Amino acid sequence: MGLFLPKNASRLALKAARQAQDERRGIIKALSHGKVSRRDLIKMGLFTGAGTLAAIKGLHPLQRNLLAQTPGGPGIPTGLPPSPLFGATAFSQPMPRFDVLPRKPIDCNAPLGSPMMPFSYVPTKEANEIDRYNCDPLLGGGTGPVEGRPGGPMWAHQMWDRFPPQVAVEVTQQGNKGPNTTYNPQISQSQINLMGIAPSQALDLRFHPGLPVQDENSVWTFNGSIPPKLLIGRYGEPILMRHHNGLPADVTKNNGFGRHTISTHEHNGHHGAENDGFTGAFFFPGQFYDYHYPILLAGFTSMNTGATDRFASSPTDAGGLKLVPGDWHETMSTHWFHDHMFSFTSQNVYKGNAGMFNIYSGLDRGAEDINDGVNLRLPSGQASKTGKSWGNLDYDVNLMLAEKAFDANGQLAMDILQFDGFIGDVMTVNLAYKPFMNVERRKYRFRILNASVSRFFKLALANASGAAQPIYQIANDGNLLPRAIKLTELDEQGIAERYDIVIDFSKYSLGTKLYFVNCCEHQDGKLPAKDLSVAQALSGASPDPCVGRFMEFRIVSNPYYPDKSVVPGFSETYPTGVVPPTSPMLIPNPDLSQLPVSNERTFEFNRGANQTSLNKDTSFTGPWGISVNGMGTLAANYGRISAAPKPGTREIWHLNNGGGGWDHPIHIHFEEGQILDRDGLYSNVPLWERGRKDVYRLRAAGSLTITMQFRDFAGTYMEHCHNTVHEDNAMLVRWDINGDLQPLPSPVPTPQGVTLIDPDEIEPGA
Ligand SMILES: [Cu+2]
Repeated sequence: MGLFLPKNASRLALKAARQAQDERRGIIKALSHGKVSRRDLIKMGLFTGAGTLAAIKGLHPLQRNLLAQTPGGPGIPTGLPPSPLFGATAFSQPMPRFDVLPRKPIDCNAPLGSPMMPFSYVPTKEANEIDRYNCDPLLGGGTGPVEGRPGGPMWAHQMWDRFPPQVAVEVTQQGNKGPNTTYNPQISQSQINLMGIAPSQALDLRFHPGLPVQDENSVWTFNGSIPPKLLIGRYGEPILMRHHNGLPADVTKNNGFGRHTISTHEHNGHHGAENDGFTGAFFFPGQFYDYHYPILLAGFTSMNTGATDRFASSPTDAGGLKLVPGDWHETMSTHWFHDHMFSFTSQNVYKGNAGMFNIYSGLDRGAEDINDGVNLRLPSGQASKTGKSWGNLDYDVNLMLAEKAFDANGQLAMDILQFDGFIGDVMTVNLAYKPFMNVERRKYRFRILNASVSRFFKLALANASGAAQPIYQIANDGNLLPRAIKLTELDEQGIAERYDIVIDFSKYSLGTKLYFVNCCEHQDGKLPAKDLSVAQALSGASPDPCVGRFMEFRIVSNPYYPDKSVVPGFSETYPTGVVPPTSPMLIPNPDLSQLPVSNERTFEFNRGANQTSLNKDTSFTGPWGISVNGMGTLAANYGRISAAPKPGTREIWHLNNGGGGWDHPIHIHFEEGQILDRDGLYSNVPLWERGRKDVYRLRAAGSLTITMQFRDFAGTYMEHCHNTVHEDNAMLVRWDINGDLQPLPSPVPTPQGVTLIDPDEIEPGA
C-alpha cells in the first residue's frame, strides 16, 4: 500500500513507521499552527523547490529502510502505520441517516425577538459591520464586525430585495461538544425502526461504537456532532444560512491539522459570488457569515422570465406547483456544502466540514405518489402516508463516502505533508465505519457523494457470492441525467462528484445481503492505481485497505406500503450500459446550439508551478498549478484574475491534464457545463457524462472540452482541482464575471474586519 503499512507488516517496520511519524509530528505541528510556512520549509531544505518533501530520514514517509522491509516487494513504497480499529468489525453498526438541519420561517423586516426573526442579529444585504464583537486576544484583540463577510456594496447579497430569505438555517462549526441530543433524520417512524438508531439516544461523536470518542479538536463538524448534516431546500424559496464559526481562537488547538478560519462553498449553487464560499472570503472564530441561497433555475434573468412553464417549478406544501422563472433543463438536485478555506480546504473538509444539500423541484419533488405530469416520481416516500408533499427521505438516502485515518489513540489523523494527495485506510459511510443498512423490498434512491480528500471510488453492488447486481444511474453531480442508465458498476467517482442511483431491492428475497464494493485501488493520492474487477476487489488480494466491501444491505422487510415510485427508463430487460432511444427522459440537456461561442480558453493542470505573486495574504506556493491559454504554469494567487467571461455569453473551455502520473477532478464553480469531447471525441464521453456536470475527471494525460453559459449573477468565482490536497498546493485559479466594470478587488480578512485590495495580476487574455 502506498501510504499505509499492511497490518501484517513486521514489528520492526511498524515501529520504524511510528517513529518516523513521531519525528514528523514536530514539523507538522509547526506547519499546521502557522509557525512555519511551506515556503519556509523549502528554504530550510525540507522540501524540494517543487514543493515535495525532501527525502530526509525521519521526515520522508517513504523511507528507504522501510522499503526494504515491506511485504509486497520492492517498489511499493510505504509509510504510515495502519489505523487501529480497537476490534471494531465491518457491518456491525447501523448506518446513520443524515441529521436534517432545522428550518425556520424568517422575514428580514421583522424586528429582533419576533417569531419571524429567529436570529440574534438581523440579516442584512451588505455585511453587518455595525454590530461588533470583542476579538479574543489570540485573534489580535480589539473589536471586529460580527459578520465576517467582506463589507460594502461589492459583497452585498445580489438580488436580495427580489429574493428575500424565507427560510432561516443556523449552524455552527465546532469541535465535539458532547453527544448529539437533537438528531433528526426526518424519516417516518417505520424507517427509524428499520434504521435501528433511535434519534432520542444521545449519539457520541465516534466512527463506530467500538472506536474511541473523538477529542474536541480532532473533529470539527457542523454543530459539533454526527451524523453529518443535511440541508433541505426547494426552488423559489430563498434560504439564509447563517454559519457561525465556533472553532477555537487559539490556532494551535487543532490536534495537528485544520485551520480555524473557514469559508463555506455550496457546491455547485447558482448563487451570487458573495455566497459561493470564495477561498479568500473566510471568517474567524466568533464571527458568522450569512449565505443567501435564493435557489433559482439558471437563466432566470433571460428565459421563462414570466414563470409560465410548469416544468420550471417547485413543490408547494399543499401538493401543487409553484412556477418559477428560468430554464427547467437546469434543474439541480443533489448538492453538498463544504469548507473552501484558502490552502486549508483539504484539512478542514477531512476534519468534518462537509454536509449535503437536497434541492427539490416540481420534477424531483421527493413524493413518489404525486402524479401531476411534471413530477418524475423518483423513489422517496409518499405524501399520502407521511403528510409531506415534498422532501420525503424514507427511500431517498444520502450517502457520504470518505475514508479516514486514526492515530494510535484512535483520534482522527491526517498527514498534511502529503502534497501528492492524502488517502486514509478506514472506509466510512456517513462518518460510520463500514455500516450496514436494513432495507425493504422496494426501490431506493441513493445520493452518493465522494467526500474524500484525494481518493477516487468505483462502486459495484454485489451479492453474497460476489456477482454484480444491476444499478440504475439517474444523476451525475447535481443533475438528473437525460436518461437513466442500467449498469453493473459505476464509473470511477472523483472527489466531490455525486452519483445518484436507484437500486431495486424488490427482486431479492427476505434475508438476502448485498454489498457495496469499492473496486478502485489507490497506492497514493495522485490518482487511482487501477480499477479492479468485482471478483478481484472481493478477493482480499488488494493491498489497499479501502478496496472491497464497505457497506452491507440487509433485505429485512417487505415494503411498508406498496412502492409507487417510477424510474423513467427502468427496465430489467434493458441491456446494461446502453440507453435505448425509446427510453423516457429524465431531464434533457439545455440546448446551447443556437448560442454563439464568444470565447475559448485552455486550462492545463500541471506540476511544477511558479508563484509570480509576492502577496503573502493571497498567494500560496505548492507543486501544483494551472497554465491558462498556454501561458506559464502558476501556483494559486486568489488576487490574480485568470479568466473573466462576459455576462450572458457562452464559452468553450478545454481542460487538459499536463501529465500521465496523476488525475485531477476539476471543479468549476457556479455554472453547469456539458462535455463536448473526451480526448477529442464525443464518442469517448460515456453515457453517464452526457448530462450536466460540475466536476470533470481528466484521467491520466487526458483532456476534455466543455461548454458553459455565464449568466444571472456576477462576482469572483473559482476553478480548481477537487483533489483538495492539489487544490491547497496550489492548483486553483480565480475567474470573475463582472461585465465591463473594473477588476474586482480581493478580500483580505482579519478578525477586526476585511480589507479589500486591488487584484495584483490579470492574466493576459483573461
Ligand atoms: Cu488534482
